Amino acid sequence: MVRRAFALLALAVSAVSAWGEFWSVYQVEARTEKELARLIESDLNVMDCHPHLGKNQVAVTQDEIGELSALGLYFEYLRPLEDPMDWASRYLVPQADYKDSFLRYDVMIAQYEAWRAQYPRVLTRQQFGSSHQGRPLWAYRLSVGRKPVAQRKSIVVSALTHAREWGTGPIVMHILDRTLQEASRTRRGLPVLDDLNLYIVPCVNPDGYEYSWTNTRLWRKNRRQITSTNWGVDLNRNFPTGWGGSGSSGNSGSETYRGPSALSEAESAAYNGFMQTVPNLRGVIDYHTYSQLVLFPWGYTANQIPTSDYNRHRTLGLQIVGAIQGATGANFITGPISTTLYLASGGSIDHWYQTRQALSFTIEARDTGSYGFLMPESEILPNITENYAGFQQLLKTVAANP
Ligand code: 0X9
Ligand code: ZN
Repeated sequence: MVRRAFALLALAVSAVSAWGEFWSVYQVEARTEKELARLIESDLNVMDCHPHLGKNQVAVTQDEIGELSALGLYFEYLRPLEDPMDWASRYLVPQADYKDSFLRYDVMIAQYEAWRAQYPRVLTRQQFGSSHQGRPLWAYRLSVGRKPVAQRKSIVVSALTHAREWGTGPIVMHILDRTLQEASRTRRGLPVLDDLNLYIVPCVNPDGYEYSWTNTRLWRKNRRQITSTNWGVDLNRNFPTGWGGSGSSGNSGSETYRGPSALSEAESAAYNGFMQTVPNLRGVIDYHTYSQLVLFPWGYTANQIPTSDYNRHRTLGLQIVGAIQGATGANFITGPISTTLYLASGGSIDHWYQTRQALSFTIEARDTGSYGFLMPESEILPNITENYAGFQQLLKTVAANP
């Protein structure tokens, strides 16, 4: 009876969402494990992401009040939920699954935030800058165990430098998702993780990525206006190593426009600043699509190949190719960028190799041109599965070397 009274009172003062739904916040108490299980199994939205013993804040629409009441837990009306949409983007685990749907930037970050809420002791995030249009640029760091961050070796994986290459976002999400699962499966997690920081950069180019959703699906560059008619710099031609050379353009209308100077762009400057602070950087994979290639330095020149790390790159490149093949049967090829694909100067991985001596790869994920940049959602699963297998080879190599 008491509960009903609370519920009716709540109806009168609840906030109204954009769809005309009333939302309110209730405090729901789980006093035993059994009660907690009932709350977890319900479809109600627990606001802090993990339902726990004791008092939980739960966001409820007027239609769900019956369900809340039927749980048989003690509950109390707290307040109207002023802006349900704002709340949803911050706290709600995205309804869409990255394994079968491509996600908008905010939804993608909401999923990372859900993981961070689930694993707060090991997963942290850092805003390393803002895009030209002001979107936050995020890096997530997974550090398992007690060793100080600065004393660990680091690996960085990044995606969506090129806006239209949608297949790359889910790859790095899956690398984090699977590694979190591995780390929590046993109490100590994967032993190799004890000595490593794993950094994930979900999206290097959020302005371009959003533009590829809202306007031009095949947009590649960032979204800075250069002339009255031309927008965008190719961020993968804007890094200092070899900047201005072959395989880049000085024409702002070009898809490979290098920008007015190295690191002229908010995104590349911020990303470079971040990468120079990563402790003991040993390995980098920057994911692109498409072509099924595992590429390593140099991109800016074909004259200094082999590099002094050619054999290390090639050996690991072959292991990545083998792991991908073993996972799904997909055929990838490995080799230096300039002699395997084309000359491309000002690319990021040349710069990580030159400035940090890290094992540095660009992986061009599937396919070989049937769908090209337009990967269908049905291919996300094989795409992320094979690339997780490839990533594990980098993890193993970095873990095994000083
Ligand atoms: O041209 C590129 O930037 C990459 N290919 S894509 O089709 N995804 O645009 C290849 C990049 C090779 N990496 C470097 N040049 N560092
Ligand atoms: Zn690309």
